[in-house]
Formats: sequence, C-alpha cells, structure tokens
Amino acid sequence: MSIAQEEIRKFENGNCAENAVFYQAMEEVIYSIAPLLESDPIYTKLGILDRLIVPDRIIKFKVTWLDDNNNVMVNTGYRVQFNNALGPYKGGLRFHPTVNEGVLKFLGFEQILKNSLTGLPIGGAKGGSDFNPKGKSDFEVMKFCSSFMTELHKYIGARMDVPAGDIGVGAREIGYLYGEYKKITSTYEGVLTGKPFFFGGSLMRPEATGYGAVYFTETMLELENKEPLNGKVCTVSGAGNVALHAIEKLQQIGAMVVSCSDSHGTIYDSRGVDLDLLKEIKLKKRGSLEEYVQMHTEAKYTPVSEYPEGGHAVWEIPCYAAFPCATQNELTEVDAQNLIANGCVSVTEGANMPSTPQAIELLQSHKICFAPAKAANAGGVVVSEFEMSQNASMSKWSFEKVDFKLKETMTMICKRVALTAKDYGVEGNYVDGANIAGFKKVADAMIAEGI
Ligand code: NDP
Ligand code: 2IT
Repeated sequence: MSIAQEEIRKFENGNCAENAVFYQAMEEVIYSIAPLLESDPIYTKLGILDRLIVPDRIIKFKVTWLDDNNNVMVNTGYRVQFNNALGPYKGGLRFHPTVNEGVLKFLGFEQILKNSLTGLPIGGAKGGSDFNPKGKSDFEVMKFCSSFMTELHKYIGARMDVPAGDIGVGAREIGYLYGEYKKITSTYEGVLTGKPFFFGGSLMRPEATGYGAVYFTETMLELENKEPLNGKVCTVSGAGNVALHAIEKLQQIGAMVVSCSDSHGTIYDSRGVDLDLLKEIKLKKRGSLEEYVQMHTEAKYTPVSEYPEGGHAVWEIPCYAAFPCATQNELTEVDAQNLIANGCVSVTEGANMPSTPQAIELLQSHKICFAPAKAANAGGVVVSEFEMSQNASMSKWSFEKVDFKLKETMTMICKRVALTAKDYGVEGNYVDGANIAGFKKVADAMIAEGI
C-alpha cells in the first residue's frame, strides 16, 4: 500500500481528527491529478505523490513569555517546511488558538501547489502558534513574537525559508518578529515578507491577496463568458486583511459589496458597506463588527448564534459573486444551496480552503464559476516574492509597478489553470486545473533533482 493510500485509509477510519483538514486538502489533490498520473507513469514510478505529501521537516518548539501581570505563559510554535523543489520554503505564520500540526500541514501542502502556480521560484511552508493575539496588549504581542523568533531564527533565512503573515499575523507582528531576528543575527535581509514599507516591505503587500482575488475573478468571468463585476452585488466574508482589501478592489471597479463577517457575526448593509468604518473598527481598534450597526443603524447584524443550521448568514444574502475570505470550511453544503437558489454566478476563495468538498461539488454541478484558493488567493505570496526580489537587490518598486505585475501574474495563473483543465478533459473545472498545473511543475522539478 502506498503512503498516499495509507494516509487516506487512516483518514477514512477517522483515526486522526487533528489531521482532518490536511486529509481534506490532500484527498482533493489526489482525485484531481488522477488523469495526469494515468497519462504519464513516471510520477507513480518515482513515488512523487508519496514524497510530496510528507513534509521535509516539522519543527515544533516551546514559546514562553511574560504577560503584563508577569504571569508565565507557555505556547507551542511550529514551522512546517514542506517542499523546496522550486525555491526557498515560503508561506505564512498563523497565530490562532486553533493552530495545530494538522492545520499547518494542510496550509503548507496547499502552499506548495499555490506557489508553484505563480511560476515564481518559491517552495511551500507554513508555521505559527496556538497563541491568541486577541485581547493582548501590544507589549504582550511583542514579548510573544520575540520569544517565538528566539527559536524560529535557527531554521529560517532569505534563501532558506521566508515566513510571512496569515490569520492573526499582520504588519505589527511581522515588525516585532523582524526586529528580534535582526537583534539575534545582526543581518538586514529579506527573511520575512509583509514588513512595514519603511523598513523593507513592498508597497501593496497588504492589499495583494484581496486585490489578486478580484483580478483572478475578472479573468475567470471573461473566460467563462459571464458578465463582469461592475455594477454587481457581491458578498464577502471575513473582515481581516484579505476580506477588507477584496472589498476595496471590488468597490474600485464599481461592484456593490453588501456584507462582511468576523468570528462573532455578519453585517448586511444593502446600500454597500462603509469600508472606512470597517477599517477603523477591525484594523485600527481591533474591535467587533457589532460596532458597525451603532454607526449605520439601517444595516443588519446577525450574531453567530443566529446562523442557519449547518450554514452561515453571509451566504444567505443574494449576490452575483461571493468571496469567502475568513477561514477554512466556512462555506458548507447548506451555504452552497443558498447561493445557488439566490442566483449566484461565481464563488472565489480568498481564504485557504474555505469551501467544504460537498459545497464545491454542488457549486460545480450547478455550473457556478468556482475559483479555488490555491489559484485565486495567490496574490499575497506573489507580492511576497516581489518583496524578496526588492530586498535582494536593495531596491523599491512603485505601487504602479507592483500592481501591474500582480495583475499580470493573476491573469496568467487564471488562464493557465483554465487551459490545463481543458487539456486534461475537465474544461471549466478550475479545481482540477489548479491541482494538475501546480502538481506537475513541482513533480517535474523533484524528478529533475533526483531522489
Ligand atoms: P486576518 O487575521 O487579517 O483576518 C481573519 C478574519 O477572518 C477576521 O475577520 C476573523 O474574525 C475571521 N475569522 C478567523 N477565524 C475565524 C473563524 N474560525 N470563524 C469565523 N471567522 C473567522 O487574516 P487574513 O485576512 O490574513 O486571512 C484570512 C484567510 O485568508 C485565511 O484563510 C488565510 O489563510 C488566507 N490567506 C491570507 C493571506 C494573507 O496574505 N494574509 C494570503 C492568502 C490566503 P475576527 O476579527 O473576529 O478574528
Ligand atoms: O496563504 C498564503 O498564501 C499566505 N498566508 C501568504 C504567504 C506568503 O508567504 O506571503
């Protein structure tokens, strides 16, 4: 029995709850790439899949720090270095209480194929901690980040492994992590991306994932002969880095965004959401969306406790295009049924794996244009790689240059995914197209580099 079969057998036996999301991600890829494996026996002969699904290494460490009351706090830190066939390990850090090895393996595995799709020289990794930044003072976040980097710095480097942000890790955390790295190593190098602009960050890195998801959707709708987003009602979930910048770009191109959500509830504002207020509440004050309805009393706030059975309030809102941008498995079969019933035409995954397999199957069977995360949200890591290039050459690119190259890259990824799907007899299936195209490039590199 191959490792892949063995892994799936374990999953089917329900032995490894912690790894459920990793198996979910892996199973989708295994089904998608079947036509490729059948068409060329070299991949099976050289055990590429079995080698790809096992990370090169998992680093797990203790993080101790003092809170503001001088209590000793202990968290667990991780870095999953999955595959560096195409370039240095690359992928974000997530700070969230739900982080464990399984979550980071799912994210790291997706990242290998995502980074491959960009055509840029970057391998796949992910890391993070079960540390919860919510409710912590800036000083506590700084102390945690310093302690986290005290251990992590041993395993990263500008040409070895370059972490970035993800849920719970933005410019503030990257700044503290970078400060500690410099203190320990005395080197100013592009070892982290997503840095604030004034000490080595790239312009447009904060906007990149959200903007990129919209660029991808524009190309997909054009390729699928659907009407463009201009003037259309769109729904977005999440209210963090990805969601707010997706909203920003959608508004810039003339779409009407009527929703957003956080871990406590959902906003529906039929006149279009007030982005400045959302940024004030979520980015500046790190508050709850409930505050939005205090300023806009005509908007509706639905707390999580009132969500439909098995579903989410945000996907009950009629829309032309939906953008799940919060977290994994936030769009279920119930949600997909609601989107279909309300005439939705396209779903773009801004978050990583936000749709359940059942939801994807249902959406695709109803011919909804479906843009999978590893292709549609690649804009963040694309601009991260631009940041690495700028750091390596000690240069600064203009906003216009980064935006132009981001749009060009997202358009290229979309077309390549669509073409690959067509070549392998699954035209219009962007999930299979992304998995085949992403896998093939890494697999060919692994073959060329030997066992
Ligand atoms: P942020 O931490 O900036 O924002 C996350 C948002 O999602 C917040 O609004 C948060 O609510 C909400 N959220 C998080 N967990 C849950 C949950 N369990 N249930 C409901 N809502 C939740 O993260 P990002 O915007 O950076 O990341 C969002 C998604 O995009 C993730 O899947 C991430 O992996 C993915 N991604 C991020 C990239 C990046 O460059 N940052 C690049 C590519 C993908 P609250 O405010 O209440 O915490
Ligand atoms: O999921 C992702 O692509 C990210 N969190 C961004 C990774 C990066 O290295 O910029």
